[in-house]
Amino acid sequence: MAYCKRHFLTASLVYLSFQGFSQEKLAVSKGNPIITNKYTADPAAFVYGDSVYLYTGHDVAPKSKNDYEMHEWLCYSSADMVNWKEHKSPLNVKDFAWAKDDAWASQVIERNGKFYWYVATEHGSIKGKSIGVAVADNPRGPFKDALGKALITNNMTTAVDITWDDIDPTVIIDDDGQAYLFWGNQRCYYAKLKANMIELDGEIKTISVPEFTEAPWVHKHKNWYYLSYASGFPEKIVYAMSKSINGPWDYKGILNEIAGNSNTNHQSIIDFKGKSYFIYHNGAINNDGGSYRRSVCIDDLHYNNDGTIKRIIMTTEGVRKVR
Ligand code: FUB
Repeated sequence: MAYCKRHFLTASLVYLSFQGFSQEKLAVSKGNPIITNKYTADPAAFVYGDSVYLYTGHDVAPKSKNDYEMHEWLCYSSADMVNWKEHKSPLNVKDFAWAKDDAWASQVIERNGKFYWYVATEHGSIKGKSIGVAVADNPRGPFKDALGKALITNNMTTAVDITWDDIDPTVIIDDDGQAYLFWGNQRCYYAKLKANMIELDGEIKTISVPEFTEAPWVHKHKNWYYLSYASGFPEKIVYAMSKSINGPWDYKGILNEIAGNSNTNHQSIIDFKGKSYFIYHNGAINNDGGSYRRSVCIDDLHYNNDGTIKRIIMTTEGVRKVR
C-alpha cells in the first residue's frame, strides 16, 4: 500500500480567495487528503455539467472523543479534480424536523433538473438510524426536506436485529429511467424508487454478498453494474459485478485495502472527462486524524478489458488535473 503517514502530514490545501457574498472558498489540492482545513468523511460524488460535485459528512469530534460527531453535510465542486470550491454547507441535520442528530453518509443525484440528497441520520422518535431525502433546484442547494418524514426507518427492515442497518444510501437511475436505492449495514438492502424519487416503489429486498459491512455504492460502467461495499472491520472495500441491477452479483474481491488510520474507508466511484476515480476517506490529516476525524482522498481507478477493476493504489500525490 503506497501509504506513509509522514507524507500525508505534508499534504495541504492552499486558500486562494474568499468571496464573502457567495461564501465560496477556492482551494488547490496538493494531493491526499484533498481537503485539510476540516475533517471530511463519507464522500459521494456525481458529475453535473462541466464539474464534479463532491458531498461529504463533516467530522467534528474532539480528539478526546472516540465516537462520531457529525451535524451537517458539506459540498465541494471542481472542474479539474485539483481546484476545489467549497460551497456553503447546503444541508444540516436540523433541516429534517423528525431527525435527532448524526449527519452520516449520503448521496446526491439529479433527475429532471432537481437534485435529490439521500442521507442517513438518527431518527427522533423511531429508534435507530433512518434515511431521509432532501431536494433542491441547484446542486449547491439550498436543500430542504422533500418528504417531511423519513423515507426508510429501522422498523421497515428486519433482516438484522440492529438499530443501525438503515444507513449509507446510494442511488442510481438505470438506463430505462428506473431509480433504485441501496443501503445497509450488516445486510445490503435495495428497493425501487418511484419517478418522483421520494417514495419507494415496491418491496425492500436484500442482497446476498460476502462479508457485507456497510457503504454500498452502485455504479454502471459500459455494460456492467458494480456493487462496491465496505467489508470486515477495519474495512476494506470489495466489489461484485452483474449484468443486471437485480443481480445475481458475482463477487470479485478486494478493491481497496484498509485506509490509513481509519476503521472505515467509504468509497464513491465516478467517471469524469475520460478518467475514472476512486474517492474515499482515511484518517491521515494533521496529528489528530483517525476513525472519527477523517479526510477525503481521491485516487485513479482503472478497469481491465473484461470489466474487472484493478486494485486501487492509495497515494500521497493524489490525482492530476484533468481537462
Ligand atoms: O460516518 C458515519 C459512518 O461511518 C458511515 O455511515 C459509514 O459508512 C462509516 O463511514
